[in-house]
Amino acid sequence: MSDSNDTIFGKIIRREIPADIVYEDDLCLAFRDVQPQAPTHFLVIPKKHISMLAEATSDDHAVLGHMLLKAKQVAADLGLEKGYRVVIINGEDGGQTVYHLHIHVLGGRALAWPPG
Ligand code: DGP
Repeated sequence: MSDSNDTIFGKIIRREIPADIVYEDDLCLAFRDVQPQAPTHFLVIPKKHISMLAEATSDDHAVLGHMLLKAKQVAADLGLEKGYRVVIINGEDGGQTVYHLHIHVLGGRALAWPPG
């Protein structure tokens, strides 16, 4: 796995491909998932390339906390007052397909548990 940010999410950060961006600051970006699994489904990603949660280090302490707080802020901004689910998919068995860390936020309908 490359340390470079040559993933589809790196291209979104660099505005090389379009995305429906719902929040941005110096540390993170949030945009709607192109394959939504719920009426509202967005992703929060760090601007720094971290390939997956398992690769995060203590240097990433602040950005990880920041992303979680922004996930809740954007969820509120998008009207998910009845609740939502926050998911991080890590690695092959988790089902990760894009190797740039991302937090999924899903809401707008009642979600089942457990996942598949
Ligand atoms: P996963 O790595 O399994 O957490 O899934 C990556 C998610 O990213 C998946 O829900 C679909 C989404 N996705 C993949 N490519 C794009 C893209 O080009 N644009 C957007 N907005 N979302 C994407």
